[in-house]
Amino acid sequence: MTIKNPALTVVDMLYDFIDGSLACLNAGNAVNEAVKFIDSMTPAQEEAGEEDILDTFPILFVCDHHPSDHSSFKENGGIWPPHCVQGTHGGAVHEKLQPYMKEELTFLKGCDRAVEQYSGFEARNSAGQSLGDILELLDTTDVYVCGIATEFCVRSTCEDLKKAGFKVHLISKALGYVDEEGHRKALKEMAENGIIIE
Ligand code: VGL
Ligand code: ZN
Repeated sequence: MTIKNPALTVVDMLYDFIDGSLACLNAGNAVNEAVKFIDSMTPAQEEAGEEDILDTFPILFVCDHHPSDHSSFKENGGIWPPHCVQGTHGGAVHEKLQPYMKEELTFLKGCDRAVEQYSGFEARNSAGQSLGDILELLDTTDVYVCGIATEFCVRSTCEDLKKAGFKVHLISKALGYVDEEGHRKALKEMAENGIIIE
């Protein structure tokens, strides 16, 4: 089947996961690889300006966006150090990717204190739309995914995209992870589940 209207989903490429409280392995390198991938998908667009790039190749950003008292934080009974608190530098998308962001293609998750949300599929944009809503509107068949962390939010997002019927391509060089072995195991299991590892 031919690929129709491909899109990229960037999961949690946020400072706390790159060099902050939950800094992940390979995260800085993953950001550079994500930019390289975007450039490779838009070769003829380089001089056309960023708005035009997004018209031909939509880039959807998923962002962990926690209140300061979120239940996933250790001090509140969770397993993680405080991270990606709303309004902080740690919760901001890496500056190399910021030029590609658009409000309607930015999806926030983990906003409710009581609920942990690893999947980007549960995130919403400012109009209340989900990734699935937008990808359907775009009439997308194939979704590329990069981001942090492989074992948690990336995996959960890929699996939900797959369940929703999209063909999912995971850009393996553009991933950050908590643990090298966990990363490899997650890639293997995702491949077994029909996710295409690029
Ligand atoms: C994530 C831990 C806590 C992730 C988010 O993006 O993988 N991990 N919150
Ligand atoms: Zn989180």
